[in-house]
Amino acid sequence: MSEQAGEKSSWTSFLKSLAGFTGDLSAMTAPPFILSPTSLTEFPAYWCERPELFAAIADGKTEQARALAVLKWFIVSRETSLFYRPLYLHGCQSTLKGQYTSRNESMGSEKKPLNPVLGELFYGYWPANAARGGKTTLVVEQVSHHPPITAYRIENLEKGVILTGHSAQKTSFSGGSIIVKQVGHAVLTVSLPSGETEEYLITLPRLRIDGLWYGSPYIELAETNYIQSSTGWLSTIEYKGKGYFSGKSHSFKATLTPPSHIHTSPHVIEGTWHTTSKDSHSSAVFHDVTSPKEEITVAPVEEQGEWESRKLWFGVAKGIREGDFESAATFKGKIENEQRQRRRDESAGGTTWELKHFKHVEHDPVYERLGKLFKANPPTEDGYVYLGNDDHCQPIEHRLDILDWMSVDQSTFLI
Ligand code: 0T9
Repeated sequence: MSEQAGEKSSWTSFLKSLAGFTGDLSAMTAPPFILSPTSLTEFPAYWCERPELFAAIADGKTEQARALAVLKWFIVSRETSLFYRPLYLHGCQSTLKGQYTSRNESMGSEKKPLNPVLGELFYGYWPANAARGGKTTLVVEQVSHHPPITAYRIENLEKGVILTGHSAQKTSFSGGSIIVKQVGHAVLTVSLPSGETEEYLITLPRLRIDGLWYGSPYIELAETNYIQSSTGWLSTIEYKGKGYFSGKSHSFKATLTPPSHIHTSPHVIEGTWHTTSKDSHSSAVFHDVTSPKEEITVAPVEEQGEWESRKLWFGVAKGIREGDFESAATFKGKIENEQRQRRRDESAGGTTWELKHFKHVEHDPVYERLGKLFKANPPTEDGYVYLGNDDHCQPIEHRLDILDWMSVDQSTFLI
């Protein structure tokens, strides 16, 4: 069988198995050519590939200006997270480029990320510079394997902007598409010169993976998500594919409404999230993602610890990149066996895996408080509190937010 014919038949049988599928898609075996060498623990980096937009949130002089800055950064991060192809090439540009583009043409561009193991870590940063002020750091930990849950923390401490969140997916198959309900939320905090902290609760939109039958999967965003500020400003972001607002794919319409005591008309921002949009207040360009993004800086694999994503998956990723799927499968099997053994040892010893950088809480108080303002559904969600114990970041005694959290009666958060 020719390579192409082989790909076609394995894709067809993969689609057939998808059609009857329920449960955890990430654990499903997919044909080799649709595999990405990048673990899902790397994905939170997409929140910040334009670090100056993240930093700029702190520069907003009014509540309104900051709410707009958060919305702009959010829209731009959608574009980065959903058009994440360049990462597939990291570390191995030349040989891969050919493989990647040929596959891209025949099989489409969306690929299946590596399913992280429990305790997997990903660290990185974007260096400080004049435009964005301080260094922006990222800490990611895989806090659950079944179901997969990834917790993350992004900080620009000099600017006082911090994002904490967790991400999981519930996937199902319907009408020929994979429907991905994102579970989890993020909280962004900005420390103001006045000493006050402004909070933003960010919920996540649904995704649909279309184009499966044509062998060229791509993502479309669906329905609505919210960004609720503690100041009362609320962004409602609606997504439509082809044909609704503008007749184009990847269209969105965001409405930023003021709190009830402010009498100004809402901002309506319309456009396509992978290109540009305009704000009804000024009819000027609101966001533009045609400028280059900045990939996160990560320590070389040789310097990484055993649990760090690119070190842990090195053999698997190399196999996938080089088209040596047999060796990829061998390395993957090793990782999986090691994990299974670990879980067996834990249950035999009556212990459980301890998280390194996060603490699980049954109820996130920020979600409950800000979620009420826009009637979030569900009314409460669990969360992961960042422990502030990473070398890349500040020593714990300098971390006011952690001290704040520790002085609260923690028993109210616990199971
Ligand atoms: C959070 C993002 C998320 C993760 C990915 C659905 C998906 C796993 C989750 C939601 C990020 O902030 C944004 C972007 C892309 C999402 C992934 C796209 C994707 O295909 C995978 C799923 C699990 C698959 O691998 C489906 C099988 C595959 C054959 C389709 C190409």
